[in-house]
Amino acid sequence: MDYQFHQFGPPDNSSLSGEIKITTQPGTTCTCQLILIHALRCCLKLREQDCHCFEGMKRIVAFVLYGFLVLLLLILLMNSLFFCHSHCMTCLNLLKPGICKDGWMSFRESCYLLSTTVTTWIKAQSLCITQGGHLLVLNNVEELDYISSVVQIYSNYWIGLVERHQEGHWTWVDGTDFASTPTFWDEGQPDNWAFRENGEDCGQLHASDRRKRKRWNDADCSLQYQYICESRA
Ligand SMILES: [Ca+2]
Ligand SMILES: [Ca+2]
Repeated sequence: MDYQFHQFGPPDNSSLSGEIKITTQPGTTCTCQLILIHALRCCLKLREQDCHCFEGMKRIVAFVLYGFLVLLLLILLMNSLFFCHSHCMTCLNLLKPGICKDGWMSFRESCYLLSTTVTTWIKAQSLCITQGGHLLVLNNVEELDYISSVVQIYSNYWIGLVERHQEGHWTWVDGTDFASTPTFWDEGQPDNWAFRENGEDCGQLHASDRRKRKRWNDADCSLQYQYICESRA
């Protein structure tokens, strides 16, 4: 029994699409021949499947690489967003409460400036306004204690307390209701000391080296003292 193998298509063995033609001597066809033909065809079919598998693998690798690239881009995008978010938050923090201008001190939602020079009450208030604030308004004991801890103990400071129209009718310069805030007058104050020609219509923190918590005094508005400005943070 002779076998002749004729491969059509590309001559090299790398071809996966060739067909095998098997011829035998006439009358010699047998079961073995059929089995061999079937086996050879199966062999070629397997190589074709391998080729499809290779193509499939290529697609999978390309898909994985593409996914990796997308993931990398997403990471870069997230990093950029995080950086922008942090940068913007830093910018916004400059506008948030608690951030004060150079030379000003921060406490809760206010900023404070202690003057190093002296002037009259009305000029002090004017200077505070030009810097975006007003003379200190003491809203509560915590604020007073904070201010008491930062002032010079031997200095008097103008604060935003004034009798504008009526004796005994004290007001805060920012419109805060005086009756709604606690008072911390020093002993015997306000006395509107009659010795002063203009009376005593402006409030100040009384100097004291004995008291940790400063007290108030009414004084002649034309006298020159240091002052404390307050502004919203
Ligand atoms: Ca205040
Ligand atoms: Ca007084």
